[in-house]
Amino acid sequence: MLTRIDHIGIACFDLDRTVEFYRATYGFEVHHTEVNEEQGVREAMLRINGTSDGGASYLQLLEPTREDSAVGKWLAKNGEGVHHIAFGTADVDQDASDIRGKGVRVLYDEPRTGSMGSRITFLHPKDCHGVLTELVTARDEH
Ligand code: MC0
Repeated sequence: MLTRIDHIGIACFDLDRTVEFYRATYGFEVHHTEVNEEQGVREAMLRINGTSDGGASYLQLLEPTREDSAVGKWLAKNGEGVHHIAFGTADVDQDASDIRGKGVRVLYDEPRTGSMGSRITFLHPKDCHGVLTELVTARDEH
């Protein structure tokens, strides 16, 4: 069951400058940073609020580490902006299976490693009315 907006992924050209915009404009501080080589991103998670299911909601700022990554390709075509939304679930395997059964393309056969030790998968944007959609089970949920 999807129980929260886990994060909104925002593609940017310069992570440090974008982090500074969110800090100076809204007062959001960086909760976590990491490089995910498999996904080809350097990212900063800005924690917005905690939620009653034990998860939390974040803004995820994403700078590509290579041009041929998903975010690199998207930035070259569209420029900066919202890249994807992510719904949180205690059981990404079950939700991905249920959603696949409804005819939506799930991009990975098995969930992969996401931010902060989470398990993630993606739904194809063409099957989701133009929105790249991620499903996330946070590390403490699995
Ligand atoms: C591509 N399209 C999108 C889109 N990316 N539409 C909405 N939102 C996006 N973000 C559209 C394109 O405009 C194009 O439409 C069509 O999908 C095919 O795109 P493409 O440019 O030819 O690229 P593909 O097909 O090679 O790849 C698209 C696909 C890929 C969604 C399969 O980006 C992917 O596998 N994404 C999942 C992984 C990902 O995004 N990782 C980065 C975040 P037209 O109409 O022109 O044909 S990593 C992350 O978020 C982790 C670290 C975490 O949360 O923990």
